[in-house]
Order: sequence, then structure tokens, then C-alpha cells
Amino acid sequence: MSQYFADIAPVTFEGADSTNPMAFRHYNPQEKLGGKTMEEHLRFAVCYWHNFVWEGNDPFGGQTFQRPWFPADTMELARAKADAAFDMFRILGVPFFCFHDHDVRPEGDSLAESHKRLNEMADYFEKKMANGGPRLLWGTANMFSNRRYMAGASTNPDPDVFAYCASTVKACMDVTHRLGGENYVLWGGREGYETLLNTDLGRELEQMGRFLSMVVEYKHKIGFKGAILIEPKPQEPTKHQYDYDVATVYGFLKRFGLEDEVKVNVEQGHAILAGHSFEHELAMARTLGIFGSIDMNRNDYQSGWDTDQFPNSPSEAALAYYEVLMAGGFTTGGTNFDAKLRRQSLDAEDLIAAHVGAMDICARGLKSAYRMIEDDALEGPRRARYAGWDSADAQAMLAADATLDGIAARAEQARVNPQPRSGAQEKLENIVNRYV
Ligand code: XUL
Ligand code: CO
Repeated sequence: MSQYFADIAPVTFEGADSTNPMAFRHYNPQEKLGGKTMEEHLRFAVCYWHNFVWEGNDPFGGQTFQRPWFPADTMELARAKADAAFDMFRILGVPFFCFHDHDVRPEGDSLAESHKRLNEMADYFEKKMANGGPRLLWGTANMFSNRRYMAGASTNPDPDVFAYCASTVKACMDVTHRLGGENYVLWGGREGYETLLNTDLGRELEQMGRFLSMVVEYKHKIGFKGAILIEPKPQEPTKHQYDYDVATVYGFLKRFGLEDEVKVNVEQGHAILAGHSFEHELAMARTLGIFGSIDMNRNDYQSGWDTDQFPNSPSEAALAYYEVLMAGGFTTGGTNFDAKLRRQSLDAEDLIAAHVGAMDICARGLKSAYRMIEDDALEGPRRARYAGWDSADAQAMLAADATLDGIAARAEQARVNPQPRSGAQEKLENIVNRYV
């Protein structure tokens, strides 16, 4: 136990009429939607990094948060940080958490020392995770903060950095496996370039492909049953990141024959940076069969930065969970808040309140999405729009033996002049609004 959240009681469900800012109004963990409880549908996770490591700095200013575990990067304070983190997970009642190696242990003078410390912290976590404590949604390696990674991790021009990354990822996968993690995430924060003038694109993509293939091989070698997830992002910190968006990642996976081995962790803010809506990225992932998990944090639509804000739009949440449900729901994945407070939100209570609101918005979105699907509210009109394709003649045009000139001849003979029909966008938007 830590003293940091000592004054804050566990958050409970009080119902839609509650005015208590520290209670759930929509997230009722045991309430069932179909065969699953809300807890099982949403699989909430809280990220360690932004909540317990980030100090409130922005490009123009430094620390605003003064957490008691900040003053020095020592193992003693790493344990104090873990105590506070697990208190928060318990107060929120989240079933999962996520971490980077760098979030939980101070870096050592050597790889061996860093790994030893990571394992010591994993021992410490293991005790806190026992007896109904939170489980690990995913583990990952921070291969973007230290200056050794400034020119890339697996895509670095220096082969020694590639080898360093192999050791780092191996250690993180081992720990994720040991803690029963359900996924392993790779976000390539430095896998890209600042300028093409000094970059050999071809080499860097080859290096990244080989690295990912070896990660997949290692997963099988150690018997890790979880999913390997790539988290797409188009830029920031680099000018251009190779894992630009879901479609780009899919092309990369196809090229290296990894499309059945690797899925995606889609983050709303990253979708926005790529010029997409969140639902676009999720629909693309589901269509390509690589949907894995979500980071449920959004960006400010005006600033153009990865602001990592907590979700707060009922309609955005509804459209996101619509795609999640249409993908069959989460299997190993879940809803992770990779979210940051605003830097003026200084108090322990702000950390809890932010997650309470976010969990509630997701629960509300899930319920809306579930009802839209149950009522066939969007799929009905969508099916009707494509109904012409149900006929045998139409299907024959898509068959393997159909040819362009054969179809052309039939069209010329039939002399049908296709008549456009309304796409009815506003009517569909009105339907969605009825459910949110
Ligand atoms: C960075 C980001 C990371 C990944 C894990 O934008 O989203 O926190 O989720 O490295
Ligand atoms: Co993320």
C-alpha cells in the first residue's frame, strides 16, 4: 500500500442518475450484454507510462506533476511507484494493466543489469497480481527514449543498436510471458526517418522485417500464446514512421509473410494523425483480419499533436465499439487507456476521475453499438445497398473465369443504363444519433 491514493475509495457503479464524479454511471462490470459481461466485453487496461512516469512536460516546459516517486530513478522509488500504480488499478477495478520496461525499472549500466532489475520488478508485480489482482494486457520495450535509439531501433544504421534491441525485446517478451501477458506490443517510435537525405529506406525496411520475423520465431520458441501486436502511427517522434497506418502495416506484414502471425493495436490519436477516423482504422483491421487491441485515447482535432487525451465523445466511442463488436469482440486484446492528464491536472484525484469518465464513455459507446447491431440498424441498410450483388448474374462477374471483355459484351448487349440511388448518409447519421 502507498499513501498516494489513501483518501480515495474504490469506484463503484451508481447508475445514470448519479452526480458523484467518482462513480460509474454506465460501466456496470457485471451487467450482461448478450453472453458477456461489460467487464468481459471491454477488458479495460490502464497504462503505466503516462500515469506514473510522465512528469507533465511539454515542448516548452518541464515537470508540473510532483509525484512522490519522481525524485530519483532508484529501485526503491520504482517499488513506491508500483505500490501507487497497483493501488490505482484496484481503486478503478480494472482487470488489466500495460507497461514498457523503462516505465517500471531504472536502467542499469549494462544490459545484464537492466534485465536483472526488470526481473526484480516482475517478481514484485507477481505478488500484486496474485489473488485476483490485475492481469497484464501487454508488455513492451521502450526503444525510443534513450539517445542510443535516436536514429532508430531495429532500423538503426548501427548494427550494434539492432543487437541491443534484440536483447531488450527478448528480455521484455520473457517477462511478459512470465507474467501471463496476453499480448506483446511493438510500437516503432523511432522506426522511421527525420530526412530521406541520410536514409536508406530499402535497408531499414529489410532490417525491420527481419527483426519482426525473429520476434515471431522467439514467441513460438518460448511457447508464448499471446498475440504480437504492431501499433501503427504515421509520425511523431520521427517525421515519418514506417508503421504509418493499418493498411501500410498490412502491406509490410504481407511482404514478410507475417500476416497470420501479427495483428494491430489501433490507437485513436494515431488514426487522427494519419488523417483517418478511428473507425476507419478499426474497420480496415477487421476487414484485413488483423484486428487485435485498442489504445482508447484521442487527439485534439486542432493542435495536430499526439495529445493522448482521455476519450470523451459518446458518438466516437459508439462507432469504435461498433467495429470492435463487428470484428467479433476482443480475444487477447482489450481497451487500454494510453492516455495523459492535461498538465494542469495535478491531483491524485484527477488521475482517478479521468479514468472513471473514460471507462464510462466506453461503456456507453459499447451499449449503443451493441443495440445498433441487435436492431440491425446499420447493417440492414448496408445489406440493402449491396443487394444487387446477391443475384447469380452479378456473382458470376466476380468468379475466377469471368473476363473483362466477356462482361463488356454482356453489358453492351443488355443496354442497361444504371440509375444512381441515394447513399442516404444523413438518414444513417440520424440513426446513429438515436442510439448514442
Ligand atoms: C506512443 C504510444 C505508445 C505505445 C506503446 O504514441 O502510443 O505508448 O502504445 O509503446
Ligand atoms: Co499507444
